[in-house]
Amino acid sequence: MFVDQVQVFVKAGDGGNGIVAFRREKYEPMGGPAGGDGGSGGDVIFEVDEGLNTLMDFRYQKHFKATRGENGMSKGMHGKNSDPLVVPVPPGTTIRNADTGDLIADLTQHKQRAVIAKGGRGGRGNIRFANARNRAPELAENGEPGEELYVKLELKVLADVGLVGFPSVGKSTLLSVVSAAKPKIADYHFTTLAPNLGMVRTEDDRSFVMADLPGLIEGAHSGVGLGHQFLRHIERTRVIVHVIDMSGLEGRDPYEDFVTINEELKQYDERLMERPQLIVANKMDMPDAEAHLELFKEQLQEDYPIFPISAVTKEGVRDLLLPLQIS
Ligand SMILES: Nc1nc2c(ncn2[C@@H]2O[C@H](COP(=O)(O)OP(=O)(O)OP(=O)(O)O)[C@@H](O)[C@H]2O)c(=O)[nH]1
Ligand SMILES: [Mg+2]
Repeated sequence: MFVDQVQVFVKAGDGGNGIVAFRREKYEPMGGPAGGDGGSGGDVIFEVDEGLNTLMDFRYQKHFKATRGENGMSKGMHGKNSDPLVVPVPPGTTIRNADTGDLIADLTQHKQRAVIAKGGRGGRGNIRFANARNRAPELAENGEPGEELYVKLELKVLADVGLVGFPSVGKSTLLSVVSAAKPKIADYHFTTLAPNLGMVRTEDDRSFVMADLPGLIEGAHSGVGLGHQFLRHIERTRVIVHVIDMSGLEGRDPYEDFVTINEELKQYDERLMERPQLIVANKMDMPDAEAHLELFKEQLQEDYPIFPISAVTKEGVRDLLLPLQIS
């Protein structure tokens, strides 16, 4: 399953403690202060790794803790600063403070980094507290605690092509025949609960990413059904592929389906109407599909290209992929 939102806990390393120590030298019984400072704790840093394209790994690991700085040492030696903990995230990940909702970082470019939790400063050793009046201070500071917080990671699917349509029109089936993705397919509504991504390889060996989104229904833009939380994925797709069930087996009218879904997209974001849109007339293997398609073509006023296919028999699928190729 493709995970696109996850909450994790991050804790930067605490600073090491400063220490109280005195010089002990053979012929110098009254040695001065010699306690060094603690090292700073490690930051927790998120860094883009373009090889990743999901937040899947965060389902298994939800706690990220950097190590603490070393304590100061005798002879005035500074404790070692701790290395940061670098956590790889896919490009397109936004990170928010889970409590306040404030945006901490929007990571898009390969190797781009952001400090999510700052490591604690090391405490000062007693060497630092010596002055004219107190030559042998018994005082040292503890390290400061590293920052800790819950953060919410969100990844918008960076897909080139987004499949939209009512539930059970065959979106997942289509993705499964054009890519290696293995989405769940079934004859009940809302089989797909979260977006599935597939890499589609074209005949001339290029590739593009297709996203199969959960089914939309009327009212989706205002939160009805599952669609709403996923509509935002469509914002970043280059082409919208609108899948319509031409079989009529569910008792709905294909043209009404088309109008309803486009209205939802428009209500969600007017600009989605400017996105190139292809119509896939699916389930053409069914008996009445041909007649429904003819009627649909008559009803359709807008100038959208229509691709009759059967995702099950794969008829017409090849013709659909040609215009979707990225030049
Ligand atoms: N006859 C026929 N059935 C199809 C075709 N494509 C899909 N189906 C069937 O339609 C049903 C729904 O298919 P899915 O691919 O799960 O539909 P979906 O659009 O992903 O549905 P949701 O995930 O619920 O939104 C399944 O029983 C499929 O076998 C087709 O071209 N012809
Ligand atoms: Mg599905």
